[in-house]
Amino acid sequence: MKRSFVSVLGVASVLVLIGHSALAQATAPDPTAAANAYVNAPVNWQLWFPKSGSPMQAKIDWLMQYVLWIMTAVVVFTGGLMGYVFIRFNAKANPKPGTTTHNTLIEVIWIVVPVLILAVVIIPSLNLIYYEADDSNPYMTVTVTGHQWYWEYNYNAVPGLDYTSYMVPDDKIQPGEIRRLSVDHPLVLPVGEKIKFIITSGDVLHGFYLPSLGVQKYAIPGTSQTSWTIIDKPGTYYGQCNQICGLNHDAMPLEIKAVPMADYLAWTKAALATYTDNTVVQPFSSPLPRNQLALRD
Ligand SMILES: [Cu+2]
Repeated sequence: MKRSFVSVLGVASVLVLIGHSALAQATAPDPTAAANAYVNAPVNWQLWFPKSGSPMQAKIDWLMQYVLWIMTAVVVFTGGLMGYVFIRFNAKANPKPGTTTHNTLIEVIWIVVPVLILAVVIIPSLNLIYYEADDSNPYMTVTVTGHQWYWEYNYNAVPGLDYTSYMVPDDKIQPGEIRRLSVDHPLVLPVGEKIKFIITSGDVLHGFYLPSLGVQKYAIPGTSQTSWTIIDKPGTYYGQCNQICGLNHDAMPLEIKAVPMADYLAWTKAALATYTDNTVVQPFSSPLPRNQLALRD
């Protein structure tokens, strides 16, 4: 009787332990989980810009459409005029050409109207250029370094937080990840804050290109350029190196997990606990041997 009670107690406590550890595992919070709610990724047969995820990209998108409509009007008008001339004044329809060579009014119009068109294009363009150039007073700064063929992120205000980001190889893609775009360690950023990027390269030219966030800068060895963004809402955003940088140029995508500030702060704590020794993380021990890369695909 006593013995069976003890054994029941033993089994029960083992069960409780198992249950407890399973629970601990199941509830281990992923600080970047909020970014999974919205995925801003390219879609098949996409023709337009990606959906804007930042005020900068919204302005770029607006300017592009604004100029596009002005251009369309110019092309339709000049094309129409040329069509009219081809039909009305060809040698068959108009065998005896006119002798008029100057008309002051028309000449004034065809100088003044293009000047006005250029003025309405250049004013918002310059506005946007100055807006893009203003990287002052950021909430935080990340130094982004392009390497052959991965990205390195250094959180300037978080000592020791400096890690690499490799594309997930095709044979390691998990459900929910995107082939050729998902990475092992995404860049994690808070939403709604101004984030400044200092962009440089460790070897050759790379391109730091985040189309949905309106960021595009060359990563140049020996010097740096800056850019910035404010991410509108939590989500996962993608980009690509867009400067031909060698054999594996296609295998250095950018993945950003944008999360609310509290989650971002929790993530920095968790990340620091993982990377405290300031070593650069290389989980897939890439780059693969060159001969394997050449034979891939
Ligand atoms: Cu590159």
